Amino acid sequence: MTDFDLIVRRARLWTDHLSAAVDVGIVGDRIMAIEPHLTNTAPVEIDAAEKMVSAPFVESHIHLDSAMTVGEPRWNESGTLFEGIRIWGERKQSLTSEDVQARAIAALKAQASQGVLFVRTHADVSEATLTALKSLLAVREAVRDWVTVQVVAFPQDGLYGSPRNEGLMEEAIALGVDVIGGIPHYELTREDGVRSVERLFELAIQHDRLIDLHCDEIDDEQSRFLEVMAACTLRSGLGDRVTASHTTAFGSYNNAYATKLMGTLRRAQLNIIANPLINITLQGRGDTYPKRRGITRVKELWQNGINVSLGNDCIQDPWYALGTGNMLDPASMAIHACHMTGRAEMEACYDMVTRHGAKTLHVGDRYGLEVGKPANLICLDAIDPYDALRRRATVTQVISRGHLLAQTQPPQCQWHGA
Ligand code: 17E
Ligand code: FE2
Repeated sequence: MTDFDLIVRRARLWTDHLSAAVDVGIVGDRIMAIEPHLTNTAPVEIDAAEKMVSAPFVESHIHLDSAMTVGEPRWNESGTLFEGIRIWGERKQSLTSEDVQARAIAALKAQASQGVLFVRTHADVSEATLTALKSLLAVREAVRDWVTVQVVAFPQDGLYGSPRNEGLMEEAIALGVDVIGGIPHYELTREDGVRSVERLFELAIQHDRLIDLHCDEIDDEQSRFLEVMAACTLRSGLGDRVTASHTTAFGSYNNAYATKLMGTLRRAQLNIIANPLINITLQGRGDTYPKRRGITRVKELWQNGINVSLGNDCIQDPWYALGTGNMLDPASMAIHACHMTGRAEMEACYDMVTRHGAKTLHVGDRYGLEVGKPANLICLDAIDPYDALRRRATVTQVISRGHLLAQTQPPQCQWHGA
């Protein structure tokens, strides 16, 4: 008989459907059995009580270098992307390694305690000392026993915004980033934007890295770098190694162009990441009424078979003062702001913060609730994804690499009556 180190009993596993209640047996860092009833005992046993057990949440887009700096040196009063970039431009002058690492690790703990075990973070590489980047690379190693972190080299001020930025990007790649980032809509000219996308693809091919660009995060319906990314994806054959983040201008394009673009995206099969919490507040600031929602076409992308995931983008930073890192929040905002209220649509939003994110991050075989896979799983105080989303259910247990990493008690009301 196998000796299990940990058993989760009476778990209803959410994959693309809800299983009957099963026992999950873990040995070391692996799932070694999934059976209706394991007769063995284990030193650690968790009773899921026929509630939902899921593969962990995936944070596919966050900026850990700026996390928890809200108000430093001042608050973003206009609420725009551009004021956020200016405030961060001031704050980043005083970054130290200790400062970045302490905030990043606090944010990762907040996320992991809420069930997030895979994180893709952007690191600003348009600051001359590369402090943000070096610190987040150190964090990636420091936390690797309990959370998988990918670091994107993100040239916040534009690859061509200053003559030294391209060199900083190359230095960042040499330091070992996982992903190459960019920001074509923020380059000085449209031509610079196109040129930046082409250059970033060249670098990704040369150095064998994934690509994830901030793309068209603006209400300008003329901002059309997603088509450039899709064309580069097709021509390079990089396919799902490429991701376009934000793409909020897609919500402003006319339908004739949007239809053409959707066809190109279907051919290219790149991933899209939406950040509904932040973009519902950041965008539409120049509008009177009606005000745009400023979010990419999540619903239509999903209906067209494009891999869409959702991110928090921010936890308390110059762009978004709120946020706790809980993945049910961006999923809930997508349900509201993208009209994803059908039953299957809500489940799709849950998938966008779990397995779709894992696909974008190329987690591959390491992700999922199957025998032989790493034992990363979360127990929720909910019967299914719909219930979890509706009630922002507590993640009661987080199991990372076979270890019980965090436990949280759901809130309990004592009703005293009239
Ligand atoms: N930088 C940027 O260009 N866009 C964002 N949404 C954030 C940082 C958070
Ligand atoms: Fe972002």
